[in-house]
Amino acid sequence: MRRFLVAGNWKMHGGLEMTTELISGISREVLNMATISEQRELAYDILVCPPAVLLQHAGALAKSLPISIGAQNVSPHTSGAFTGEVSLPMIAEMGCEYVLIGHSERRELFHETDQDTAEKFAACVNFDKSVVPVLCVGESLSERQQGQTELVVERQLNAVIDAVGIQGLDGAVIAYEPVWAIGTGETASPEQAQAVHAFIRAKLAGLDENIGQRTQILYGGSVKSGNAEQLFSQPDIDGGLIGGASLTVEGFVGICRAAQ
Ligand code: G2H
Repeated sequence: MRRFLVAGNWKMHGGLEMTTELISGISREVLNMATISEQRELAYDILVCPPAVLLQHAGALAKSLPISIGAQNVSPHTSGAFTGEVSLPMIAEMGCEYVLIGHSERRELFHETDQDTAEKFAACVNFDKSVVPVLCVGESLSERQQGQTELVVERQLNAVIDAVGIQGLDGAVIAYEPVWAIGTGETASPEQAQAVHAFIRAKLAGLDENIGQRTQILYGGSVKSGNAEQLFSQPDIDGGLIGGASLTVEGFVGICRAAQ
């Protein structure tokens, strides 16, 4: 059985105070919910991805809490003259267990190509400590309207599979985020999302049945407490990557409730 993962992508929001409030508040509320439902530990995993400068603070806070920390981006290089970049050893030292790779905002606004994404993913696979890559894939509105959703998602997956082989995806997380649903208030219907998730799983399973079955595939794009339950009830949706709604304790915990 795959565990659910509820992941918050804070994007470029927050400061020290908000980090403290969110991490301690989320932890308090989810543990309360777990006690109420008589679980001794959470039945799902929680991840928050603050901006890079807040990782040290977040990592220290979350150390004894049921919350993992992730970075929103990482350099494919270990060290060197790469002004403004942060490396895998750096984020690992700050307590990161995950890193988002190829978020659509990186692809669109910072012109990251499939190749760039594959290099970052490969760097995670080759890193000697564990930092789980969360590979983000998804089509734009015009690509969907032209019936190219599967083509685009498969191209994005293939770039990574070509770089690391299917074994390189073992233990990684995939997040399907249709670009037209990101921060727009538009959500893919549960059926639309499920269809792409099933496609992704079938693609992986076609290369390795076990990897296909055990890979967590998250849905992202305007997830909130009001739609999370329906999305999470789909057979191939294993949680969410949440932007806007992850910026308040109430919003994020409301989504965690759907994952219990
Ligand atoms: C998609 C998502 C989080 P939001 O980017 O990665 O953001 O939930 O605001 O659409």
